[in-house]
Amino acid sequence: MSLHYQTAGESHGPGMVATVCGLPAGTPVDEAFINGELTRRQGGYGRGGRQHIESDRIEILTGVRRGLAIGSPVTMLIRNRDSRLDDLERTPPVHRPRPGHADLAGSIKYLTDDCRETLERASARETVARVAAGALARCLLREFGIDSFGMVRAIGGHATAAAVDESAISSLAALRDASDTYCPDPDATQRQVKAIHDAKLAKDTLGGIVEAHVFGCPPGLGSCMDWRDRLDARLAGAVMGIQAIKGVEIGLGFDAASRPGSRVHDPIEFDASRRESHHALGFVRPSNNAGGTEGGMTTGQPVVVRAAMKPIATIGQGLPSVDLRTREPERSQHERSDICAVAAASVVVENVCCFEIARVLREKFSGDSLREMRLQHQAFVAAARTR
Ligand code: EPS
Repeated sequence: MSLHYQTAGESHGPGMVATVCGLPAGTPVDEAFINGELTRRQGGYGRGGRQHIESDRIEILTGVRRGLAIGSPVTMLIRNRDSRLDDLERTPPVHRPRPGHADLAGSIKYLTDDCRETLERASARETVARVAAGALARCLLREFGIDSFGMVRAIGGHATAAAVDESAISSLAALRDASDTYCPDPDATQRQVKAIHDAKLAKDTLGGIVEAHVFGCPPGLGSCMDWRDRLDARLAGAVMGIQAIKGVEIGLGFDAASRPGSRVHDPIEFDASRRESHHALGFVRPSNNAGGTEGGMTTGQPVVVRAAMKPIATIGQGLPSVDLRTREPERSQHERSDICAVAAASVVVENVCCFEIARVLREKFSGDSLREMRLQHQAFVAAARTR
């Protein structure tokens, strides 16, 4: 059974839509949880005026009855309050492309000198639908004891060295939730907030690094048999597909390239006392430089994905550009935007990663209903323990 999703919608159109196909019948759909993730996506210090207008919530149009998935496509609609796409006065054409945005390439590709034709779809507003899809997938992951944690690692070069350990997740989550930048480190948060404030005064923008951790995956999700099915390839593709993401690392990532193998690869140990109870079937790794995948498959260790977000392309001071009608030099156009959306990106990356984990979970344990999927999962775990 394949789990996949499609999003639709423009930033200032009537709404954004996510359609998720392949969710097994009987999956509990926790609307409050999905809406909570949408609210988190709207937050973080440095967001623009749009987030004061919107109050993102899903309306489930299809696929759910009495709180449970019925096996058909689940369609979620998030209405845009700031809906004005056809109003020429309030949503004027954009003729001076912003370097770093989809404006120039999009206007050439679609043979128009109005960048709005493409920017409305290219906008990161679309991530509201991806978060909805990912949070829905998490409703399924929970049923298999799989949980996640997303956070900001750095903004504008101001980083935290906080270690993320599964046993400390609730205290880390409390610190993150108390942070204006979703960084579980009060000192780093303070530095990040100041950097965003300074960028705002300078009419500039800031990017950063976000991190997602997924805990409790059984070993063997993904595949080494075909490059398309490698979990790390899926994760990297999905995360690179998020607006403004320019780099993805799994585990040690680029750092692994400068170390000898003996300081990269995670030793394998076996703890017989955890053979029955542990999702990794008793196999223990004292380190997790691999970030939870080897050979494109989960190892049972936490899956760790880090992503670099470039600064927002809509810059108050403008950047050198040209007017597409005259080809004369002009500063790029400015419209309301964020100064920094790295906190929001941490929520997007976490949910997008979870969707990819749910996708490989579904490939390994198919079946039309959650009950059938559970039976397959139990049969696999029993076989893997005694093989
Ligand atoms: C966003 C809504 C948008 C932008 C941002 C993300 O709102 P508006 O353009 O109406 O102010 O703040 O979009 C971009 C970063 C972009 O490049 O377009 C949202 O809801 O996340």
